[in-house]
Amino acid sequence: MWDSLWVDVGLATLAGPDPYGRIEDGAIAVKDGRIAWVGAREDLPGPADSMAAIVHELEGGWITPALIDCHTHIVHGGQRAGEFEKRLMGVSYADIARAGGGILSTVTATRAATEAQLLDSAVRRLRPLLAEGVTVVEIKSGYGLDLDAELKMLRVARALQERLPIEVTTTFLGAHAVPPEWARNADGYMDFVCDEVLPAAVEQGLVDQVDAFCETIAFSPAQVGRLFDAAALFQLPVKIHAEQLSDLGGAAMASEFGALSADHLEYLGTDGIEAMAESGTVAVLLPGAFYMLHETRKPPVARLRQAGVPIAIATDSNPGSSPVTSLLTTMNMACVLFGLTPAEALAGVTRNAAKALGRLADRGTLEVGKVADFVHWSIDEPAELAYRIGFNPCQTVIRNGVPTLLG
Ligand code: DI6
Ligand code: FE
Repeated sequence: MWDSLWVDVGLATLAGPDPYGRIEDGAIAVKDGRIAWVGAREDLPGPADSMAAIVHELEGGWITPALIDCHTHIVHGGQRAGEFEKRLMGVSYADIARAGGGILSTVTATRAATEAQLLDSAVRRLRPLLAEGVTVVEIKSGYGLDLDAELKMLRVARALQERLPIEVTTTFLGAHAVPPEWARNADGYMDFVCDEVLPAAVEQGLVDQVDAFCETIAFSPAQVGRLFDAAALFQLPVKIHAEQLSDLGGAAMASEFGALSADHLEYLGTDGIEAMAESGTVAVLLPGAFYMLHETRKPPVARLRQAGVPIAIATDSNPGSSPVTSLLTTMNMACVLFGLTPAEALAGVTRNAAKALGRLADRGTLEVGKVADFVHWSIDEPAELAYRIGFNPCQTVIRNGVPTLLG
């Protein structure tokens, strides 16, 4: 006997032969918080009523795996609308960063904020994501850039799980920028990050993976390599912000370390694509940042596809380059701006987002044995998810097999 069974609904399992893994007249069952059965209704082993304690007759719509936002900086102090105004007057993102604005202005605001303030503002930004069926979110540090403030950000990220029905996976991004105390001494700062900040954060159980910003305005591949060596000592998986504004070969370098993902990738070259294909590193595309910075160079989607590199998409929710808190809008941007198909966009926020977090064994598709996190949408076909802007067809979010109230 199953705990619950959902019928009279389409299933986009993301696990089938076609891009959506479609089952038109489907049934999905849950036992002890895991998916116990999934298939066509006509193949159910018995009459629905006799199979489960609770049977939900949905009268149409589609169920997909719950969404995963696999790249965010959603915990931070302050906001940067003033910088947005400057960029609209023609000042570039990199110039603002070099003048001490950009990431560093958010560092000042984040250091000044109390833990309660950081928590409250992140809750407000997370709510719209939850309302769109997100049940797992990756959250990075990287606006503290000193021992106390990095730990503070990571504690807040973890604490969000007590405030909202969401699972948080934390990423240590101590190497996001060189803080003012270490100006012109990026190597010294990187030593400090590797020797003191990362070990302390790991010691306190605050780190699930390690990331770095590899860019001319941040850290070189050699410097990031030192951080990845330190991460390896703790057996932590790594990710990288690479090839966002220029091609430094960051994605290829990270692939050598078996990186879970390389993110942004507008300037990714052939070597990087081949290295990622070889290591199974996911390409996480961030169309919100591309859109907000009015970039023109697109990530090499066709060549990533051809090489068989899995593509994920994420909000990159952050106060500078991507003040975005809608994953559905991000799916639309990925289609319109980067040429993904709606099916690729959906895979990008489910199956491939799970892979980008090393969680594919448990999440990202509707398959027996996986965590029963899924969403019922009021839509006629799955492509509708990427089609509209500013309309949320989420009907019910099922988390661990139970319909959730969105706090
Ligand atoms: N790339 C990004 O898009 C974010 N971080 C990064 O390395 C932006 C961070 C910011 O501008 O605050
Ligand atoms: Fe980012």
